[in-house]
Amino acid sequence: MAEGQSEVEQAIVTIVASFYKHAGEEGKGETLTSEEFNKLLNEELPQLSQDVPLEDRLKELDINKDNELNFAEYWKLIGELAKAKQKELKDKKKK
Ligand SMILES: [Ca+2]
Ligand SMILES: [Ca+2]
Repeated sequence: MAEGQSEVEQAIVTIVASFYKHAGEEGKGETLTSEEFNKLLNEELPQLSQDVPLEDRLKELDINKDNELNFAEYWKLIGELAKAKQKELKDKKKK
């Protein structure tokens, strides 16, 4: 871990690194195939609801319709998760 980094900076690095770790497993190194995406979800986001089928989630995030996720598309999911987390914390504070 780099010295002098704040927790938030480290968290950002972690998110970016987790994307590239999985994107580099097969095919293009800059995008996630559905298999890579599946592995990423299982390994890095195990608490994410499994209610939505993988293919539906991928389709929803895949803005340019190439059946793979680039970082900007992946970031949409992170944004949604962050929003959900924010709501959780806000509700907790109220109680
Ligand atoms: Ca890839
Ligand atoms: Ca895409």
